[in-house]
Amino acid sequence: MRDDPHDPRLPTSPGFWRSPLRGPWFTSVLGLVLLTGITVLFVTGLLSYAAYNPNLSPVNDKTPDKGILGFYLFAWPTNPHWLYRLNQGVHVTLGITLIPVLLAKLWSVVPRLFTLPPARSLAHALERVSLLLLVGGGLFEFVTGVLNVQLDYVFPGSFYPLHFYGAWVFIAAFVAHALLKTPTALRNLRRMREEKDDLVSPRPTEPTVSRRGALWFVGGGSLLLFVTTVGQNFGGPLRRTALLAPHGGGEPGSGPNGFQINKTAAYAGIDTAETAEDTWRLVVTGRTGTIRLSRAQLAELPLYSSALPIACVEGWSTPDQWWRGVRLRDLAALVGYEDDPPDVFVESLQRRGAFRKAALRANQVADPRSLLALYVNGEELSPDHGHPARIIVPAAPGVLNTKWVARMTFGDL
Ligand SMILES: Nc1nc2c(c(=O)[nH]1)N[C@H]1C(S)=C(S)[C@@H](COP(=O)(O)O)O[C@H]1N2
Ligand SMILES: [Mo]
Repeated sequence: MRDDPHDPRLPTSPGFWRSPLRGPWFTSVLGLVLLTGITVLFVTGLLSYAAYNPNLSPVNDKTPDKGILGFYLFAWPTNPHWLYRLNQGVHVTLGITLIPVLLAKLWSVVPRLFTLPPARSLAHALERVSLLLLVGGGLFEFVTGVLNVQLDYVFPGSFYPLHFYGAWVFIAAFVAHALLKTPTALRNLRRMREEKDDLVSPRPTEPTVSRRGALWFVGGGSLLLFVTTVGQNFGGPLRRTALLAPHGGGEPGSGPNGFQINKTAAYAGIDTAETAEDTWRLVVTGRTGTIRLSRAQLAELPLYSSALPIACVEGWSTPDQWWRGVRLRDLAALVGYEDDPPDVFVESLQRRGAFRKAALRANQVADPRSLLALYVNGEELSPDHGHPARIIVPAAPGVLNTKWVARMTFGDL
């Protein structure tokens, strides 16, 4: 008796699962929400990956073995200047909002995960393996994403390969699943009466909530996550409503430098002796050789202002800040690239850490709003925002806006 898969005390028996909520309608509603939502997550995820310019230089590339998975990569544009801010805000906020829907969807089909025999035929075996990749891959993507946003580099650097390769495994199973199930799901929504279906419990208990009530509960959970996350896309008092997306290294404080900080100068190991006026020099190399500029010399070059946000891969962003500094293309011109600004490789004073250096593409260098900033919002950059000088580029992910810049190498990377 104990080994009988039909013993209702065992999860392999349909009789073990007694919630009267389970059925094709409930599963189909959640499935269609996920179909739309996850498609948006996948597209914004791929775009975010492209925004890092991984093909430009090995220093930008966290996944050098991607092979054909990088087939779609393109030169990330600099317009509109809020492009990455919007893309990543949608990716992270939507991902967090969908968590209750994902959990409810898994709950609704859980009896199927226990079905015996595990495979009746080769086709059935393949279907089950694809379901395993679907469920495992989906949970993996949500968990790695949330950990990166919440705990910040629990897996330093390796978040990118994990989340990237995980996304491709997951999406392959997801596409197969969506092609197979979407027609049925749409039919299930139009049907008034539940058909006989393996999701419907053969011996249901009394309902404690209606199906619609349960959907409201899931939706309410999503709404709660949304309103406690979405504030990270804004500045001011709204920022403080982002209880679930608190990330940011230091307390930004108030005043002109009072916007979100990722890594503080102390965290990055920046020594005030190295950034002092007498010691710090910007080393710029290009076609005509190498020049060294003090901060006072930089400040005597033509200075320009641009209003640009910081937008981090973690989903938080700042409103536009007023940056003032030297145009990147003017720096290129100082070392022999008068009319044809090339790519540039930027290194900071920081000695350790994944984001201490980055490469920028020629289109980013050429944009007149791209600066080596010395000031923000009318004041000197604070140590935490990159004093003595930092990069700021329109539409780029935060990670390309290198702080505490020490060296810039224009030309072949
Ligand atoms: N040298 C250096 N520059 C850096 C980083 C870093 O860790 N080291 N972090 C980057 C990341 S991931 C972001 S989001 C922005 C954040 O800039 P902020 O702290 O001024 O808001 O700085 C970028 N510049
Ligand atoms: Mo970032």
